Amino acid sequence: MSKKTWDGALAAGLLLGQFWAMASDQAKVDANYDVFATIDKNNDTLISSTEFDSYWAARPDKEATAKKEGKAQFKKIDKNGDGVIDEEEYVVYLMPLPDDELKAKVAAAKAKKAKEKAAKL
Ligand SMILES: [Ca+2]
Ligand SMILES: [Ca+2]
Repeated sequence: MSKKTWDGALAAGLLLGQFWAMASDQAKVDANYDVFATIDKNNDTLISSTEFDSYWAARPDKEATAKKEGKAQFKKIDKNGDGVIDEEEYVVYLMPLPDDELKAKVAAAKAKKAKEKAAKL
């Protein structure tokens, strides 16, 4: 039984790696956007430092310095320094893209997400 579980986990891991290696830029932006939407609890399309803190605190790999690190990370992602992380700042931090491509791809990811949400209602 345990071997089967392990095989399953391995297969899932390989599949994820394969997905990432083969995924189009748009698929990656979609995936990153999903994470953004998860962190953005109040759905105002911005990640506040409070939202980021609770996301950071819930990370399974947190350590003693985690809180301080989280603050530093937030500052790094918040490129324009206005105290909130917007969708484009978040996606471009994980995946550097030229400005025009970034805007178009984030918009497409957003539209996809909105469609999925609408389908669930
Ligand atoms: Ca928010
Ligand atoms: Ca910002």
